[in-house]
Amino acid sequence: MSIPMSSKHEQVVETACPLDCPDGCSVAVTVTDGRVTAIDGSTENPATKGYICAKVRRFADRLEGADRLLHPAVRVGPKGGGALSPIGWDEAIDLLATRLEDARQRFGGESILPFSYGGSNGLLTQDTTDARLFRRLGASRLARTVCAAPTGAAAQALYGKMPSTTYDDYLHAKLIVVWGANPSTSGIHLVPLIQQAVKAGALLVVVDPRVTPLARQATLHLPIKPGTDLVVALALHRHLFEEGHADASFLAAHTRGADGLRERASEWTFERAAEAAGIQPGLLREFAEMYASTRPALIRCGWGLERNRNGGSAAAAVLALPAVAGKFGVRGGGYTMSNSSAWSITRDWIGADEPPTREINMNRLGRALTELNDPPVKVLFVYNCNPAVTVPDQRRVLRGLEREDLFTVVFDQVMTDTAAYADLVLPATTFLEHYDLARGYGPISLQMVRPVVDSQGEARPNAEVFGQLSTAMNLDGDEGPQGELETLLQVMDRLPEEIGETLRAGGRPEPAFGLAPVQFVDVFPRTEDRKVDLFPEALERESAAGLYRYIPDTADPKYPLALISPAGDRTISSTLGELPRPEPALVIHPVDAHPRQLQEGSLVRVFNDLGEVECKVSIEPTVRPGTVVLPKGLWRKSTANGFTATALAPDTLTDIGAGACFNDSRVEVAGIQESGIQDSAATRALNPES
Ligand SMILES: Nc1nc2c(c(=O)[nH]1)N[C@H]1C(S)=C(S)[C@@H](COP(=O)(O)OP(=O)(O)OC[C@H]3O[C@@H](n4cnc5c(=O)[nH]c(N)nc54)[C@H](O)[C@@H]3O)O[C@H]1N2
Ligand SMILES: Nc1nc2c(c(=O)[nH]1)N[C@H]1C(S)=C(S)[C@@H](COP(=O)(O)OP(=O)(O)OC[C@H]3O[C@@H](n4cnc5c(=O)[nH]c(N)nc54)[C@H](O)[C@@H]3O)O[C@H]1N2
Ligand SMILES: [Mo]
Repeated sequence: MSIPMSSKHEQVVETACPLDCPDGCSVAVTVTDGRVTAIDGSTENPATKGYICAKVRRFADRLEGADRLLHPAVRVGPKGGGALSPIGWDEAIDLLATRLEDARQRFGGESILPFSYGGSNGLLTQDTTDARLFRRLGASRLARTVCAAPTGAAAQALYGKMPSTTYDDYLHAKLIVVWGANPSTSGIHLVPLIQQAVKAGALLVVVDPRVTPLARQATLHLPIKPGTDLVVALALHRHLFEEGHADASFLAAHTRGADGLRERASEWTFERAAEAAGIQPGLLREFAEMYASTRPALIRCGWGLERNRNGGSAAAAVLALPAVAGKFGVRGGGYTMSNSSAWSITRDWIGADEPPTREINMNRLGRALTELNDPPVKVLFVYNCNPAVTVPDQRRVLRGLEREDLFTVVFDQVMTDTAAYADLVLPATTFLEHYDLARGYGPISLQMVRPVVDSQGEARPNAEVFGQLSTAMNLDGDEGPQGELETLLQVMDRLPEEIGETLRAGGRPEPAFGLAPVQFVDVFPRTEDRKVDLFPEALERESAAGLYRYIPDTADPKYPLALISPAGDRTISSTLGELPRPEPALVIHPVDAHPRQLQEGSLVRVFNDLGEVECKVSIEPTVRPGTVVLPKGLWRKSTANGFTATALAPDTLTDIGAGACFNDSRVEVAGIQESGIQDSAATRALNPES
């Protein structure tokens, strides 16, 4: 829809934001004489309610920014230096086809590692022509586990990823539990609804090591130690089962495995769980009693609780609560987890079988690049992702990217920290320049993303570039050459019929159960017997410790502080990190700052055996003592020594789902002499090995 407004050729175009955020906003973009002059929220998607975040409002700064990649280019200086010399697209595709073919011939297809995550979370920009190409090449397969793997595994095993309660239904809740989520930053459209519910009398409980904005407004805040959610949830289960609050008839009719859960919960008295979680037992009892006695009660389960060694069991125990307590079957009850599976999309448009090649866990990229031999990774193809700053064990990752015998391709919109290591960079379009299909994963929505301006420079959409590469390598198969539009049509053709038709007609699709399903009224578990599995055998087998079995902190006395790195306000993961921002600071509680003699605003070293970050410090009681905070997604230029929180994150994996353990980072913090810093920061930035 476009509304001509004046002789200046100004029009407002409706599109959608596909960035990796639960809200899935509809946006109205003002285009004046072919340039984006404003980006605002629209009301096309009812969840957006006419407003959007500050990050996407200023997306035009990225679109036309100085860091934008405009032409394909090859590296001319040392790896990591980022010096490039432009080449044409034909030459770039030829070079890439040659390198891929060469690696395949000499080392086998598995020497090629495609590396992507949710850069644009849309259906068109990932797992279309890219997946087809890499499958036909017999490349290594990537386990996309950097986020949502433990929560996803738990939601799948317990509920078959049943669609979950959407934002507007928070208005109906009498108790809201925000568990390991910080929507004030990570999904802002939920916040006013929670505030409205609270104003109308709802109780609010926040489980978070930090005093988040919602924690300030909460009836109860449980500032637990990171990684202890499992025992907190098990103490609630024990209370429900043993004090007569479990919903016996719901358990009998709709679940199996309750005995297994009950048995594993039985040892977690309030006292024991509170001790492990570092909180007062009274607080835990109050929470348990509140949850047992209030209905409708709704849990917003976030991703903060999954990023540690207990993450999978923790997510399973939290998601099991509404089943045991009988909180389903009423509007404003149940839980909210990712709704990305609400649409039952199978991606059979990829049109090539997945080969039985080796699978590489993306959380172990550093090891894959430095330790694998059979075959070694010879071509790394990065797109929709910025692993130099977003995956664990940054030093090892950078060491891998420095390998002279590795050919790295980075296909991105801007000159990222990963692109600085590329042998070949390819310029990608943004969501303002290409088509996509965007899915919200908080509210349920599926929206068409359409180009509102011409591509900057020679930037091209993913679907087109992977299609061209397939053609150059004679891998098109029966489909023939495919560009962006062919891919869009193919995806719409193979979506469930009503959805594709609605999208083609320019409408807004709705699943059969509507956009605001009530759990156990409109939607049921998508498990085989439509029951909740409270003790899934598969999870019990997968977890070395056993399902719902707590793995204590390693508690290394050398590194007494727990570093967590949640979503920040300025970026989405690392996307938009190229833009100017206030200098980030490590947040530390005064009781931890004083014995270390740290001065507000001064430079500190945050370190452990894996690495070190030099940055400013902010001393504030907004985090529990013993825990420190540095946001995720920082770029190397945002810290004094060119390393970010991922340099301190171990590449250990979660109990279930093989996810990342970012919040198992254990560190020490020390002040640094201002005079010494210049020198060490400069040397380290130039030479990350030192
Ligand atoms: N502005 C902005 N929005 C984003 C993103 C972004 O980077 N910036 N990222 C997007 C993406 S990719 C995702 S996955 C989501 C994530 O969104 P959220 O689910 O909100 O996840 P996080 O920000 O990782 O962490 C949420 C909260 O968990 C707390 N936390 C940390 N460790 C623990 C723990 O062990 N237990 C408990 N109970 N809490 C803990 C943190 O203090 C934080 O307040 O947000 C999306 N939205
Ligand atoms: N320390 C720490 N680090 C973390 C986390 C944490 O908790 N702590 N959490 C993490 C989480 S939740 C996530 S989801 C990961 C995300 O980590 P990544 O998957 O690396 O995501 P981004 O940093 O957003 O980088 C996405 C890149 O894709 C590019 N891109 C966007 N759209 C397109 C497109 O259409 N085509 C192409 N070719 N490129 C495109 C963007 O410009 C951007 O550079 O980070 C993780 N990193
Ligand atoms: Mo994420």
